Amino acid sequence: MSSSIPDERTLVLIKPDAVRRGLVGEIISRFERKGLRIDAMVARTMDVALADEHYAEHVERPFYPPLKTFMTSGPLVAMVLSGDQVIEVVRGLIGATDGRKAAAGTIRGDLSLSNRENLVHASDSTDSAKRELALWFPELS
Ligand code: FUP
Repeated sequence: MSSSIPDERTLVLIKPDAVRRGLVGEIISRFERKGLRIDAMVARTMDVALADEHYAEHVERPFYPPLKTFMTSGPLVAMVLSGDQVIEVVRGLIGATDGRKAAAGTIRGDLSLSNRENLVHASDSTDSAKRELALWFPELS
């Protein structure tokens, strides 16, 4: 049945640790198997200016300097995913922030043992999705 409400979109970053570990295919395949659509995808390296904007809410936190070093340390894969309630669905698929505590069955729970190098970023609300999509994929807005 078709709906007049368009599917949501979210921003996903497959982080430099996932690229280095050869987990890009594994992670994308989990999103595909869930039934989500890939609307855009690009490999790029985050520069410091983009990191400061992307993590604007965290720049004053003590964990931000090492986070910035990590996030700018090599190429990542930025993607736009869409689907029914995609923001919440993707947050569920990636799991809790700390890979040591994330539930088994989630990407972080299965594949990460770190609170920083946790493989994936995904927008956590409609407001953050809107902001992050405009930052990473301005041509789509
Ligand atoms: P999440 O939304 O799950 O990615 O988590 P947050 O927005 O709380 O944090 C963003 C990123 O900061 C995390 F993915 C990893 C990093 N982080 C740390 O390095 N140390 C911390 O104590 C918390 C977060």
